[in-house]
Amino acid sequence: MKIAMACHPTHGGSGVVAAELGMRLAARGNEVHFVSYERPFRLDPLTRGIHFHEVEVSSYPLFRYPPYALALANELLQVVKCEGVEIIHAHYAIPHSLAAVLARSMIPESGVKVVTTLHGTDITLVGSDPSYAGITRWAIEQSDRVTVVSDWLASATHEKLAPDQNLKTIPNAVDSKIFSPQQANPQLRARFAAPEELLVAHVSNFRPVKRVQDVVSAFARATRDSSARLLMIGQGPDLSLAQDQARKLGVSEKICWLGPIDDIASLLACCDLFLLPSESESFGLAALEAMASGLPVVSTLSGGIPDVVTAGETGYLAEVGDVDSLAEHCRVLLTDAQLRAKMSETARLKATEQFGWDQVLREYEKTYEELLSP
Ligand code: GMT
Repeated sequence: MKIAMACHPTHGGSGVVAAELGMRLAARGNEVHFVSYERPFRLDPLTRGIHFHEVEVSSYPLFRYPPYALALANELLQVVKCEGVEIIHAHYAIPHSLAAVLARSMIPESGVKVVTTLHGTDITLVGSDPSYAGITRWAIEQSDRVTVVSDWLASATHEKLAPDQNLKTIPNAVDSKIFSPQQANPQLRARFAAPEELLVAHVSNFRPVKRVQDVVSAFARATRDSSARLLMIGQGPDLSLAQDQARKLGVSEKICWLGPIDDIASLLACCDLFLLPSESESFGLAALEAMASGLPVVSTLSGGIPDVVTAGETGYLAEVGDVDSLAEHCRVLLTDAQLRAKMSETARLKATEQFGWDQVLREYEKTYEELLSP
């Protein structure tokens, strides 16, 4: 098959899923064309069968906001025309789903089909914002197939945007060879923590939905009487709020602000606990990658998180904003080595057994094949 993937290239789960899926499809002999304004950070451009098409957005003094969606639709049209692409797979509805539907309308004789995968905030935040809701709903309805990354997101899509939409749940997956405790590198760990210190990690895009101040507050309370360090991986609008919070609570010297890191597997494998106190999380791929790396996860009872993190077995879950409970769960895990080891093992097992790529790849391939079969 010839497939075009339209996705956000920046650090974030939807781009990761698109890149990982594309590379696996290519490994199975498919031709996969990535279309974006930059190479997705997890995409290895040297993989056989992978092609990258950069969307160039011309600026013009008349445009206060250069129309990226139009440039993307135009590039998708070219890719369908010149490369014979049969499927456009849009990851994250805005603007990919609309651009894909536009491209399809411009070249109906090609028979190209549009698959949209909804990832979370494209429905819960941006997609349901009045300024985008109408066009997002339309693009979803016009797609030939729509998939969601969790049953929770299916319900949210029905409730907030498209009540009658047919949705197929295909969960996210993790490569448990790459995300593995075996990737741990003692020298790397020693850069961040003394031998007696434990390492807590948080990975996100530091948007308000991630509640990064709760990460700092919970860590500060949990480590009042113990010695641990916090790795804050990523960047985004709430970075300075989190840094202010750290100064206010007097824990700045215990925190390393690492910014975005492309290859986090070896770093995660050096850590002992993952903290993700999100307001909403359709799936929580960051938590899954941490689990595969052998980290128990302390997170919130939000969105699809309870399907990934089993409370009491692979970590603990608190109500959103309940910093005391988050801190207590972290404290317990940081002080009880036996419990931590048991949960680490169960987390790794659950990630490997329930969220491997084989089944997920089959489901996406089946989705494409159904659309292409006469
Ligand atoms: O979490 C983000 O803000 C990034 C966003 C994305 O699309 O890149 O993540 C969403 O998609 C991921 C992959 O499917 C999910 O694992 C995340 O839970 C989801 N984020 C939210 O729902 C907030």
